[in-house]
Amino acid sequence: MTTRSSYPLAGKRVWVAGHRGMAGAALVRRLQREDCRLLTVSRAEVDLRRQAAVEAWMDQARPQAVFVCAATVGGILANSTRPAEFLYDNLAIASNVIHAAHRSGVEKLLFLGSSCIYPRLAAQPMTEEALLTGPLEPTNEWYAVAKIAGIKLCQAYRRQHGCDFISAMPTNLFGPGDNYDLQQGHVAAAMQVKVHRARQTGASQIEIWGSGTPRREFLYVDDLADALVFMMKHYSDEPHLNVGTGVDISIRELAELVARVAGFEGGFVYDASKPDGMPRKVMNVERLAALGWRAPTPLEDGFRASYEWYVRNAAAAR
Ligand code: GFB
Repeated sequence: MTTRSSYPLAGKRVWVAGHRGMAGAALVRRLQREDCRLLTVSRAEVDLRRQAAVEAWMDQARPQAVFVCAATVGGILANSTRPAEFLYDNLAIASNVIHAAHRSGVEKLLFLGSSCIYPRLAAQPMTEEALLTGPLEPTNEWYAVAKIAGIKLCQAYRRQHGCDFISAMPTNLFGPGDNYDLQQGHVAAAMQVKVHRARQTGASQIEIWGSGTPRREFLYVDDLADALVFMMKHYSDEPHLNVGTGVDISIRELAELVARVAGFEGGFVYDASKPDGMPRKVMNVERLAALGWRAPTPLEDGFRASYEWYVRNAAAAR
C-alpha cells in the first residue's frame, strides 16, 4: 500500500523547469493558487542541457521544491525523425537538473516522465510494475530511454543520498498551449488544427495518420498540473506513479470527438504511409487514486476548453 506523506508548499521557493511548455505553463497556473514563491527562468538565460549553467542558476535561485517539466517533446513523427535530440536533450536535462538539485540541497523534486516508458506490448491498462519488462515501441524508444533514465536517477539519488525525489508518468496530454505544428506535435492538437482548417476552407474531409485504430488515453493538462501539486504535497516514495484517466479511445473516436466539439460534419481519410505506433496505451491509475487523486475533467469538456483556447489564441497566428 502507498502511504500519504505531507510536504506543504506554503512559503516555499518553487521552481518550475520548463514553464513555457504546455505542462509547465499549466503548472504555473495551478501554483498561483498555492501560497508559494514561484521561480522560472527562460531558455535564453539557462540552457538546461548545460550542466554549469544549471548549477549556477540553482546556486543563485536556491529553490526548495523543483518540478522538472522541461523536455524536448513531440508527436510520433517528431520522435521517430529526431532521435538524437530526443535522447540527448532529455538525458542532459534530467541528469543536470537532478544532480544540481542534490548538490544545492533541494528539499523535494518531482520529475515528469511519459507513458511511452512502458513496453510496446505491455498488458493494458499498464501498471507501474510494467516498467522494463519488455521491448519499447520503436517510434519513441529514444525519448522513452531518456525518461526511464530520469526515473532511475530519482530512485538512485533517493537510495544513495536520501533525496526526496519522485517521478510522475503522465499519459498523452492535451490542452491550452499545445504544439500546433502538424509535423512536430501530437494527435490531439493536430485534430483541432485540421478540423478548424476544414471548417474555414469548407473541406469535406480531414486526414488521419495511420489506421485510426490505435487506442490512446488523453488527460487534460490542467488536471495533470493538479495531480503534480497533489503528488508534490502527498507522495514520497521510490516507485514512479501513473497519472491519467484510466480510460482510452481509438484515434478515430478522438477525431469524431474533436469534430463534434468544433461542429465539423465532414468525413475522415486515412494515410497508411504514417505510423500507428503503439497499438494501445492506457494506464492503470489506481495507485494515485488510492492516495486520493482522480482526474476531474470529463474528456469532452477538456476538448471543448482546449479547442476554444486554440481558436482564440493560436489559430489566427498560423
Ligand atoms: O499523439 P501521437 O503523435 O503520439 O500519435 P503517440 C498518436 C496516434 O495518433 C498515432 C495517430 O497512431 C498516430 O499515427 N495520428 C492520426 C496522428 N493523425 C495524426 C496526426 O495528424 N498527427 C499525429 N501526431 N498523430 C507519442 C510518443 O506517441 O506520445 C512520445 O511518440 C510521447 O514519445 C507521446 O510519449 C505522449 O501516442 O503515438
